[in-house]
Amino acid sequence: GVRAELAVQQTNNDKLAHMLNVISKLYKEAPTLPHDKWRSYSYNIASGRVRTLDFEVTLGTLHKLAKVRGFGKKVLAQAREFLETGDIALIKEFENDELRLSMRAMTKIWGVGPKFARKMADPNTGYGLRNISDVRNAVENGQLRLNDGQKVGVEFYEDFQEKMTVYEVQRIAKIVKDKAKKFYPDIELEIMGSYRRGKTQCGDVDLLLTHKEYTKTSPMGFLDELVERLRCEGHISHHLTKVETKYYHDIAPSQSQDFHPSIFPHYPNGTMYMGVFNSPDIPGMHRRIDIKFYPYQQKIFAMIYFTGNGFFNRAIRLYATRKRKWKLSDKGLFFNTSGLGKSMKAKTEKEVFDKLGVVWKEATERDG
Ligand code: DCP
Ligand code: MG
Ligand code: MN
Repeated sequence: GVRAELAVQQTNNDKLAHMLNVISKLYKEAPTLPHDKWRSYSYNIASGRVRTLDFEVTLGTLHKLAKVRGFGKKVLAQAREFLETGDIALIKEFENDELRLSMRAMTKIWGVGPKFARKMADPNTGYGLRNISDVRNAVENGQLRLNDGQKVGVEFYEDFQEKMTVYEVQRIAKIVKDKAKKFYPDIELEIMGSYRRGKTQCGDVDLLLTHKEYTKTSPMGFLDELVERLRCEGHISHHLTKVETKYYHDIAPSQSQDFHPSIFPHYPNGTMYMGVFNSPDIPGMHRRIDIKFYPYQQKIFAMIYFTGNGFFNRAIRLYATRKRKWKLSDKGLFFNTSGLGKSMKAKTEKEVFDKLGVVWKEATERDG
């Protein structure tokens, strides 16, 4: 019946979207040719488009797919290959490509982008490193120089590949929240990212801080002070973003329990932090943490962005631009494509979805 056909449709399109996304990621993680980053982008767009098609992709509907923006000869040929064989050979080729395999190992290091990964992995023009132990040896021998963030990425390479349970995410969030409340008793903290999308395992901890009294600004230096205190108390092991604290320590000595908000000047933007948290559950284990403070007026838009996932963000932003000629960002919904001027005011995410005219999706339904 119709229901069964819909199920088939979902499966077929989902599989193709997934494979195109795999190809996109392979190009992104291991671009060996200058054009590869554009290929990655194209496959990404095509993957997103397949997810939003209102028809099932079959050999019989390929002509319809050919008319969809983003489906050039190459991607179309791959869609055909998938429909005829159930697979795309390019994926296998990638998986047997030594250089690309090495590059993928390099891009898994926090702070290493595709360009540096190429340099690390390429035996002809770079260092010919194949895996993390090659990297560690090269660093030890003084052959390879890394920046501070990359050094942390190498040190905790294994830890950062491990996901954590939602209980651990909650424990970490609570530690941060309790500390933040010492500065601002009315601060609001929400857990974003894969946690909010209802995943049972999370790659990192994504925290959004807001405060009702900071409607258009954020307290500059507050995030620095917060994370530096967490570091002094042994919760945070490393900062990955630059943290400036000296000035505020002088005003609010760490012994003092009654911090006053006015010590932080208002700053007309959001602030963000990336760091490493000592696992409260597993001794010796390190977790990635991202914390952002947004002005209250931007809260709902920041939530949409920070909840993700990346695919969903791309899709809904593209929709805002293409269908409405508006701009959706983490800071607002603007009624022109430049993102300038006044944003829509929103108290709930649903108001934003309604304004855009897109079907409401709970956070747990935003995986693609
Ligand atoms: N995000 C985005 N584009 C990026 C990075 C992030 O749109 N380049 C948004 C969408 C993500 C959210 O921020 O869902 C959080 O980013 P994470 O990298 O923490 O990803 P997730 O939390 O979704 O997954 P994980 O469990 O791997 O952390
Ligand atoms: Mg995350
Ligand atoms: Mn994150």
